[in-house]
Amino acid sequence: MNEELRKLRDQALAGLQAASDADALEEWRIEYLGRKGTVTNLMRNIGQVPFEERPAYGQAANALKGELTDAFDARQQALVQESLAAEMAAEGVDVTLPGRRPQLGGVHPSNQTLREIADIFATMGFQVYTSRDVETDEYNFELLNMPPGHPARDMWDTFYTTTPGVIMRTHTSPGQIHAMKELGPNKPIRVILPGMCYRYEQVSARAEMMFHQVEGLAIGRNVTMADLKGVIVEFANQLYGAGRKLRFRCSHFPFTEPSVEADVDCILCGGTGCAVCKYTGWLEIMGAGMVHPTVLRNGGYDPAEWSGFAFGMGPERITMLKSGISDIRYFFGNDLRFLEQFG
Ligand code: FA5
Repeated sequence: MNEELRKLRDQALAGLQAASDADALEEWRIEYLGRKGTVTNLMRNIGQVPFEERPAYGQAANALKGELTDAFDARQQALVQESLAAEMAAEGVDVTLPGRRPQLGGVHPSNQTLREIADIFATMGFQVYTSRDVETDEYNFELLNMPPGHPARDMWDTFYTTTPGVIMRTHTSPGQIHAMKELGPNKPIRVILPGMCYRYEQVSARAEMMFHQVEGLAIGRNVTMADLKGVIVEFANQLYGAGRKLRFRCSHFPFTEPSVEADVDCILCGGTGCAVCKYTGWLEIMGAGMVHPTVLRNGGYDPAEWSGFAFGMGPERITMLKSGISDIRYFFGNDLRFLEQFG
């Protein structure tokens, strides 16, 4: 390389190092490598070089062009990296920090139990039927054999709305009438009715103002109390484990006759007595009974031909028993420390 080219090379490389941003870099490129740039012109001027020096000159000029082009690319890369680093430093981004795991929601413990209950009853041919949360007095009470003024209405402390006759349902039992009217008459029915209920209750560790119930209703031509018992035993065995003992206690609901309360032997102590079963050896799991003839008639069924059983249980209370939860208020307290334990 002759002296002139060497000088040009040193001058170009120094200029490249000094170019500190994209504009300066582009100026440098035009000055040296552009169409009319100094290095491009070297080849054009080859005619002025003595004939015998031309091959060496041509080679040297080409090599210089290649070297400067590579140097330009490298400088451009370095500037991009520098500006990225500066940007990250200014914004305080540390790309080496570990990523943050996205928070995924889980199924609420009440819904987990509702799904489990629905799965169990599905094995016995029960389909899910849902009905409304906002009900009429007629469906919540009257058609269930509790006319206005009936003392049994006091069993359910009610939230009334400002619209006369419209209330928040106090239990899922009005769904029985909806199901009969929609699926009947003169057809057998086997449904469960899960849903939220509302009661003007004194809230305590065992009682909420808002809680779920799962109602069950089976209607057929020869349905008896033995069928009710069989279904409840099968349910208890699937839910709490095989070999459960079941007992019926006399009870009263205006919409069933006879009415019972069903207990299973305590899942914790096996019936010997503990704090959970209050030393009785038994746990109440649901209210139940044979559908009252008046209710069958109100649903469009002739009680001389059709009979049925119904039951109603509380999934929160079931979950409390299964998971050892001491206070029902945790369910709707929205405390993640509680909810996260149910994955
Ligand atoms: C009823 O509501 C009847 N409708 C059940 C029924 C249906 C009987 C069909 C016969 C035939 P009861 O008020 O006992 O019954 O409530 C049923 C279940 O709901 C209770 O066993 C309990 O598990 C749950 N439950 C009742 N009140 C509350 C409350 N305040 N908080 C949480 N769970 C409750």
